[in-house]
Amino acid sequence: MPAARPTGGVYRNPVLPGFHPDPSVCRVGEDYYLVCSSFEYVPGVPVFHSRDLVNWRQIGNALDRPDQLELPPDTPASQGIYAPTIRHHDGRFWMITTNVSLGRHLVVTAVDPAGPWSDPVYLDLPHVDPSLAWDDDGNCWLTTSGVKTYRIDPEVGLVLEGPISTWSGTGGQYPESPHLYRIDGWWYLVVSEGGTHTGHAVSVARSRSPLGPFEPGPANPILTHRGTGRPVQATGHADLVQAVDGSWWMVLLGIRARGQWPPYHVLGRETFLVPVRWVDGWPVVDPVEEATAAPAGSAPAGAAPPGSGAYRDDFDDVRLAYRWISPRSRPDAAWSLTERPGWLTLHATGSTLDRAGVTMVAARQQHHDCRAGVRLDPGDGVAGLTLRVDEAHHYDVEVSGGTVRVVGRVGPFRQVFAERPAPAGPVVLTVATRTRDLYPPVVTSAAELAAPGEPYGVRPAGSDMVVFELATDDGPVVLAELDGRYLSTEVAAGFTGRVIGLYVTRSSAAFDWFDYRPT
Ligand code: 6LW
Repeated sequence: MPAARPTGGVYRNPVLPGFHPDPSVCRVGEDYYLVCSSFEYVPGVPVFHSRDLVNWRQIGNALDRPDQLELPPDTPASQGIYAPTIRHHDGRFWMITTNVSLGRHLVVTAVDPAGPWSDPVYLDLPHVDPSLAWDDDGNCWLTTSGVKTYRIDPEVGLVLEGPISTWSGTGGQYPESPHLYRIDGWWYLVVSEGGTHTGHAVSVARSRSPLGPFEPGPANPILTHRGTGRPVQATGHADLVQAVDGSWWMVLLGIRARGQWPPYHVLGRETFLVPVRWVDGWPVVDPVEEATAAPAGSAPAGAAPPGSGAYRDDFDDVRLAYRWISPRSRPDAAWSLTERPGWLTLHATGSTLDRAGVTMVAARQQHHDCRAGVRLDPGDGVAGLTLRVDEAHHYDVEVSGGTVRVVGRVGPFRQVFAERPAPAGPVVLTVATRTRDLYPPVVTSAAELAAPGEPYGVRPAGSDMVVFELATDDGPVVLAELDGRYLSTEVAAGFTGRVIGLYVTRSSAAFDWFDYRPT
């Protein structure tokens, strides 16, 4: 019988590593469900299930049909789908989010959170971070960043009352991610403020009515890591859930930056879990640690086994695993798992990774030190493996016309870092990241690797090194080692994080397997 919550001992945070921002959580019986933002990627809004709040398994994507998720072909990176909220009410799951590219909030429902989810009902209201709460009379209360409150009919997308300004935090910038909870006769409003970076904070207020007046908590902000040296920073965008045993928990986002100075975060904003205590009617949380102690109990139910997070996809299924996402669209004609059974075949829709419209299937980089390999048959195409934040920030290893090359694009700059003959037939390409040994000679080409040139001098350490390798009959050959800091949020900007993509930019290519492991 799985534990209903972490029952003591220490569990590992983040509970969802890598680009999993803006978590929202709800419980039904002994089952917990969690959703995150997805921005310009499809399918949108990953849905996870857990029995203990620590170990999460993806069970689907709430917006997995093009008619639920309209993303204009020129959707800029980090637009699209912002922070979702998931709730269970009246026998159904409700997910509300904002399609920033359309300027609309949308509500979808499902009896089974694994799907299918309904067609969207739209609400044309300003702001982001919509959340839903119901009162005992059946009224549905929508809150948005701002903070604004509306009474709505979520079945048809009708505004019945509002906007009403209630409480917008303690005065920090960007009052956002409001969630309303009815607990012990009070309405609690949990709000984030300070912006979703190192100033991030969570504050709370309560009232007898969802419309206020709200009394601010006596110890706001109840959570912030601003100005501290804690390894987890930017803690905020929080949602509360009560476990089966009555204990309370908070899911929230945070970042783990690496390097000096300033540090860079390369995995995007990740999902963390912390216990909540109630003191005199107010929620209290301790700072967020990578190893978090769960309150009283026995076994560390949530302790993840070593090496966890490793997986291999042999592309033997006829359905793509839920983890695979694509920027902006994934037309049926661009990919197939049946054309060449046991392989993922991709057909080029765009000719460059530097522009929207490329055929790519990608998975999140979830660990600072990791290794991802792929076996690829390029045929007569141009295809490869990319580590990307967006169209202007990516490092790629690709094969075309008997040549393998490593290319980097950062902002307006594009450079070929290595080029060598590719073995005939399918090739095995690898990208690895490491946070150790950050002072290598700056390698700009394979020739330089063989005979290193003058070092450029010692630079302050960045976040990580990105290493590309090609498998040969004589073992793996390092093609290039590139400074990872240029694929960070601090450089690229935006709300997402790194993903590792399989792509084709000319003709067609097929991928036999993809292997990912933390190192
Ligand atoms: C989201 C806002 C935020 O709408 O970042 O962390 C924005 N908070 O609440 C995008 O994820």
